[in-house]
Amino acid sequence: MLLTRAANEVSTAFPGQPTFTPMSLFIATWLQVPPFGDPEVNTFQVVMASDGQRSFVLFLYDDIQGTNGGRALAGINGGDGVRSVTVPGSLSEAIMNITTTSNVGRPGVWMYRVDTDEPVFRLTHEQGVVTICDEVIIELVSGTLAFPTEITIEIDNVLNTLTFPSGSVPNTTLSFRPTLISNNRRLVALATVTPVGYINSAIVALFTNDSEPVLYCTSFVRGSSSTDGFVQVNLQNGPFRFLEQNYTSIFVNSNGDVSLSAAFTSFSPRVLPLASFNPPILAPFWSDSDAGDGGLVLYAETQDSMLLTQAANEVMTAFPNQPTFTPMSLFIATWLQVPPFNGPGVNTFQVVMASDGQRSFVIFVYDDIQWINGGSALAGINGGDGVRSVTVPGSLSLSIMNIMTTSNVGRPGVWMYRVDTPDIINPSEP
Ligand SMILES: [Ca+2]
Repeated sequence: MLLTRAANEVSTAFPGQPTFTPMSLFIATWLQVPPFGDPEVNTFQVVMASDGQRSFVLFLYDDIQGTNGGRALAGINGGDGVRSVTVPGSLSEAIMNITTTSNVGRPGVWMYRVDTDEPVFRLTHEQGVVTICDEVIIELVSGTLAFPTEITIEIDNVLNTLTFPSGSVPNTTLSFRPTLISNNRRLVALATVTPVGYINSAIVALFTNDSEPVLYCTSFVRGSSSTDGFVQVNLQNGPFRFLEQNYTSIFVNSNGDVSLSAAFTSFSPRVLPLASFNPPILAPFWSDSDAGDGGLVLYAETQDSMLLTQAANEVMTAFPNQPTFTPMSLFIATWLQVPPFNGPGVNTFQVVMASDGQRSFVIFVYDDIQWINGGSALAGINGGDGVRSVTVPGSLSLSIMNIMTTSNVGRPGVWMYRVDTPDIINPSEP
């Protein structure tokens, strides 16, 4: 009877699936369990259903009366530092409503398929810049779809739904024309791709319709959605050279920076250089942001030829005496419309790391800076040795709010440094 019930739940939630006949269930139940130190009680279950090939996870919420100060999370951690899924409302008081919310149309039920080798999708646009009525193409990059797979693409809060047919193989494409909404400064479209029922195939693309896009726009992967979180990313296209050392792991940290060799989760910007036990840090805007409260922290490693050209041109313009720079790969971290911890406004900015295997450059790009937390934000680079560093003028003062209009390369909102060398090179200080 339990097998039939699970089979029915799965078949209803994943209507495109072949018949699912579970062989076994594993069920864990927390029955009227109180939070630590509180009188309320919670009752909920996780059901793990498997037919030997496919497997599904069901979260069932019967009664949620209390959380420990809103600190409760529902989700699945992939265990590889990359893949995960988090039920919306987690880590906030909104998680108390989980008995009435659902991703399958049944209040109090959340369900995911978890056996899969996740399909990977990519959003492309031939000009990289989307204007209204332009066509956006979504491509299945890897994986073969065993069943029709519905994709939701959110662009500026407008949901578009497309369905890839069963049997789709890599290079299969679908297209649509999005509607873009102005943020009054420039049109920035955020596209989020969510294959329904898979965990984490979220591909996020960022488009702008500026005639001269400042932001580097491509498909991104979501990073941490915690206020002081991070994700570790292992570079696939070769190491990044920083102060004469090669690094293959990059940590994308929530509070407006990336670090090399170790995560860096501090939310309190301080004068650089930091003491030598701190890692190398590339900080476009180190301040206490809260990606758990909105916005997205994103990253991408890309060899997209248009983006490589964009970076090459920026570097050659800023460093006119350099030999031709032809980057092999870019690593881009984006903080998109991220609010501060406890306050109004959102900031959007990027760090672009461009490398040709020998030389490497760091580009800070500022699209929109509306807040600094506690009056305290810093842009700069920490060498990690307690000695070397560079700090963008205005850091740790209110004037850092002007960074959208300042520059060390003559382009408002862009700051750039060469970093593979024995010391960090500022092009405005030859
Ligand atoms: Ca934070």
